[in-house]
Amino acid sequence: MGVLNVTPDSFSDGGRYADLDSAVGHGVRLREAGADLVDIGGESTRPGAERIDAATEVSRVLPVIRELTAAGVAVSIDTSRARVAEAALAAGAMVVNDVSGGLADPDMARVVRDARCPWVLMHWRGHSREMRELANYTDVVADVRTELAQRIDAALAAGVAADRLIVDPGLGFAKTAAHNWELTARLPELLDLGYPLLFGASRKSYLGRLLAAPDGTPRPTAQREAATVATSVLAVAAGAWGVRVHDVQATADALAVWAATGSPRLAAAARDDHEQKVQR
Ligand code: PMM
Repeated sequence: MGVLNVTPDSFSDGGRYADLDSAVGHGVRLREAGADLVDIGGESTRPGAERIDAATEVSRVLPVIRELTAAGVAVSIDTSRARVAEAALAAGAMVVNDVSGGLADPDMARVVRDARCPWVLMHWRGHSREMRELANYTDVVADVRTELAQRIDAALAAGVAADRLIVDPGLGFAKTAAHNWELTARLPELLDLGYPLLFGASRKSYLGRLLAAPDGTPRPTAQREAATVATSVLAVAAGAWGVRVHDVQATADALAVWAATGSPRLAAAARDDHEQKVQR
């Protein structure tokens, strides 16, 4: 999944694709680099960001979705608002990527159910303004797993089909760096939920802090690519269904190397073995 933020203020690519031509051009390039989906977002979710209104969000994303789908690019809409999702689906988007996992807008489940489209349920505890204070867990992996299971149950109860659901640990959303690393290390416990898992570490600030200069200055966002690629390989090798990244080429190349070793076959065999053990 390639990231295309048509926002003036996202942490990595904010402002770069704010006009239609550059946004569409970048979406096509992401596709050419190997993205199966281009994820279009009109509202920044970086910590501390102020909210925009739904009409502004729709006006940012809709023209880009129309042009990209007309060019044959498969698109997901990154929104937690039902109204925006509905408009995006009508304009050709195929997937709803909801960073709130259905919590921010009670109408989202109806929109997704009626559209019968895939729905990414990301782990979330609150909007950007407040999420720093919400990063309190007893055991982050167990807690995220429990809260994702609750979102799955709510989606199923609202009539969304199980085979439409994808889960996401929501790295950086009400999570400290230590939480993100713990979730990465223990991904199989989230995969045990039995749903495809999307993993979004790309260029996030905890990678910048890991790679900080000796004086503590975080590595700038544009220089976090090798670290991002490492997270992509680790996540996919652990069994993730997809990775959400800004530089699709770099991750696609790394995954091609991983695939060439025969590791996908070994990983599938390990998963089968695990499933058999669980069944026994
Ligand atoms: N991260 C961001 C935005 N949307 N969606 C999913 N499913 N998972 C994520 O981790 C995620 C997301 C924030 O990153 P950005 O500002 O670069 O888009």
